[in-house]
Amino acid sequence: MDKFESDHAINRKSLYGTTPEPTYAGVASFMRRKYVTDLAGVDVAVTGVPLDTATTNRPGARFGPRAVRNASTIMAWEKPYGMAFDPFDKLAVADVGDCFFDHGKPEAVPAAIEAHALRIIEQGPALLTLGGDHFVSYPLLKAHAKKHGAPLSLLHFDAHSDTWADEDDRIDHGTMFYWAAKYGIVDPASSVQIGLRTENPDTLGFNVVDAARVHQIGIDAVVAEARAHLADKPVYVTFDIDCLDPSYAPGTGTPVCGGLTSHQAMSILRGMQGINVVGMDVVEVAPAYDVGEITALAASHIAMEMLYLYACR
Ligand SMILES: [Mn+2]
Repeated sequence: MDKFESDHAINRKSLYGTTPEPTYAGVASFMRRKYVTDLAGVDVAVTGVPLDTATTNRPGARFGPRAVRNASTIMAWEKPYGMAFDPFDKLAVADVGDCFFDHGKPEAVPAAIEAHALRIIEQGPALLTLGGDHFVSYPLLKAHAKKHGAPLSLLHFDAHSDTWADEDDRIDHGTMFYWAAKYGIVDPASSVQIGLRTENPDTLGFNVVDAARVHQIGIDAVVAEARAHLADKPVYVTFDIDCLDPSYAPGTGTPVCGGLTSHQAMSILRGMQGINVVGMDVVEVAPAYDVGEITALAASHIAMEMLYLYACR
């Protein structure tokens, strides 16, 4: 291994393993994985989608991917606590950089994100995406449905349902799952939304474990309920960081009080081992509102839990 060499984001010799280096120095990739353009031998590609023009309130999630990469370097020196194995020993994980789109052609952005995702997953790797506002999950889901078949089941962590009824052909970061359900990209009946705490009387048939219920019934009961709904279906996992309480994740566009602790969220994900994960994203980190990088660090931990789930399939 490339022990004691530095700048693993560039110099790493193997895509596997966790190796010591000064992780505070050099180029910040996600978890100091190597930046690659050649996807041969890659099991999971990490990418960013720096978009925040579909947000309803505070923008800034375009800086999310960079912030999460930076924060993740703090964790990059050892196996995450309590995992049965280091996900990087089982998965070749590489950072493939960010999705490009032309901000001067906003109407072309969704197709650019979908094409970016499809180009990667069609070559074999699974995709772990760092947002970006939550709209990015819509073209990501379309790409994953093309590869894995529609409808997909959604394991969705959020303060918001993001299924608010929309009109005409408009779509934003609070309505994309309305369209995903309506167009048959996701199947509400085998999907679960966890942590919700904003009013939306029409669930569209999604199974909801709202934040109050998480606090009431506890982690194990939430896990059991979610597993029953997801069963063995292909699952896309999407985590809006505002699922966490603002005390754990202030750096986001639309924070809502009463949310999950980072411990609750990580434990629920940890409990989902064995589900058939096909794609993953962590979205809505807006570092301008963050304090001490705690939101970006939480997002990094959540992303690692997702990689562990993927490795446990
Ligand atoms: Mn949200």
